[in-house]
Amino acid sequence: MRSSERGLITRHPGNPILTPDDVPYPVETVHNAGAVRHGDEIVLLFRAHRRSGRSVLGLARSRDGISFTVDPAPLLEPARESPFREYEEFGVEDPRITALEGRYWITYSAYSRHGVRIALARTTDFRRVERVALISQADMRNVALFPERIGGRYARLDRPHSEIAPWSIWISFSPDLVHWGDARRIIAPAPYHWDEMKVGPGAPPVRTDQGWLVIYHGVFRTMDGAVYRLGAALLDLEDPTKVIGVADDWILAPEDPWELTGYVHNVVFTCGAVEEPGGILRLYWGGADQVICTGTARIDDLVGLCVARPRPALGGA
Ligand code: BMA
Repeated sequence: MRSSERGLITRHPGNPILTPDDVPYPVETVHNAGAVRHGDEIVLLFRAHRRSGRSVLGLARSRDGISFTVDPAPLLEPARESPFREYEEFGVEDPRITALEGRYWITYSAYSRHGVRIALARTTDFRRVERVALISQADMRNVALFPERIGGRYARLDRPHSEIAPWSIWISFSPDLVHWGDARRIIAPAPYHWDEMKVGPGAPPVRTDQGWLVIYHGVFRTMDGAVYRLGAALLDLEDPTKVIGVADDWILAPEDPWELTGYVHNVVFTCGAVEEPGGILRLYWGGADQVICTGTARIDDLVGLCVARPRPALGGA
């Protein structure tokens, strides 16, 4: 039975809600968006490929979380100033937004001849953005900040590359959002499973009564290339190095035509979600790396899946 048939995530009937045609500057794609509630708006900070193949980050605003208007120019393009310039030469990708202590913090992938690393930027109004620091070495992707300090420290999930271990979700901590350490691997791909090739954090963790809800992406390698799906996991509120459960099943898989084919086929990939009244999570995901889709799920159902049907968090290699 497919996830949509079980009704865990209800796709919006108007999907895809954002396509390259909605962007008032030339782009090939509009996908993988960080999402946050800002006043009475929902903003999406999305990745868009230029014709060159390099990505910029554009902004879209909405009152209802469904109909978005895209700003006239990208919010973040590869930096011109040092030290970011050298590390953003090949583009900026896959932003996550976390509201934390009165500011919006943006973590994004900075690509260059040196590899991929993570940069941190901040804003209060989504009009002016200030780059803060490069907060990882290469090769690191998918950094999602927790929306509050835990035990006095900032916390993040990330996904380093590895030639030895399967690519896994790690957690680390910081006194200042810039210097990170005390890193631990917490969720690994499960062998011969839908996420066996790699797993990485998606939207920033969502606080629930039962724990931190993490929506992650898991990748399966087939003869026809990789399939990107989404899964859910639950971490302990006080000590998120402890995994309460990783749901055995995926929660979203490519099914709609614009998820099955596009810039990269067979991809659903998330960088952002927002909570709605009544215990609902509105998720945004990129379809086939070309368009943006949305859907909702009951937070209790997602949490329930992590607890009721878990698989070993580090059961893999
Ligand atoms: C990952 C990233 C994502 C992308 C996904 C599927 O490695 O590049 O931005 O959505 O691949 O192509």
